[in-house]
Amino acid sequence: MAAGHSTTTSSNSSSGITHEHLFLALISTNTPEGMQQEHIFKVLVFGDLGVGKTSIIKRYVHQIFSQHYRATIGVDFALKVLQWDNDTVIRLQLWDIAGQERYGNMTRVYYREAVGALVVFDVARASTFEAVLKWKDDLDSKVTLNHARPVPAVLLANKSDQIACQLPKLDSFCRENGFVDSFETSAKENTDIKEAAWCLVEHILNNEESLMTEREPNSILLSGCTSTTSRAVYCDAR
Ligand SMILES: Nc1nc2c(ncn2[C@@H]2O[C@H](COP(=O)(O)OP(=O)(O)O)[C@@H](O)[C@H]2O)c(=O)[nH]1
Ligand SMILES: [Mg+2]
Repeated sequence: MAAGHSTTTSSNSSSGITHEHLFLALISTNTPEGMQQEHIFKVLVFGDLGVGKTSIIKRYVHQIFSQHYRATIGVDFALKVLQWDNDTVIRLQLWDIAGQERYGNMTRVYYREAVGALVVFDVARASTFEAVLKWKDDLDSKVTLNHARPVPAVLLANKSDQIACQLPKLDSFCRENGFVDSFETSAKENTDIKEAAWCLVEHILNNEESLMTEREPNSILLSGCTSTTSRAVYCDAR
């Protein structure tokens, strides 16, 4: 498993991201070994209130768990840096929502340029599992990749530490509803969060590769793109 490090930035108003320039591109940097590629991927983490979205992000990015995360209003994002392989660094920009889950649909700004999603439910609360399809539909209706391909989404059955019995397998549910895979996670016990993120990144990279083969060489794309030059591309989130 690759090494990682992380930072967090926050935007604590529901329209806070409006005035920020989001750095959503790939940078190729010269290293002593040669060209190293950096991908920046915007990943959405969503699901009903209280399912553990913030806990999962804090665990993954900062290796901490707390019973009490203050519910902030707006959007928080945290950055997880993965050394994917010798030539590739992945910067995962994890977008957490806080407060808006209550109201259901998120604004389009939240979804813009997203290339992957972690959809979370709480294994001890059936209603949060039922809501998963609503979140997935919302995702698919607001953002798609090239050729209308859906953004890859991984399903997280969180708080798996809270149930003693075996959970029903989610494989057929995933296949039928367009999730690329599912994982039984626990932010409390640090179970399978890295694995779930890794799986999602693999799917994102596969999409990037197939996108590149469809494009002209030397071209620059926004959002987790590939560039053969050393230029950075900025995207205004407005
Ligand atoms: N037992 C257990 N509790 C969890 C887990 N993940 C989150 N929680 C708790 O569930 C509550 C809500 O978590 P939070 O991350 O704020 O949920 P969010 O609203 O989806 O961001 C908090 O009290 C957390 O400590 C987990 O994996 N296991
Ligand atoms: Mg939260």
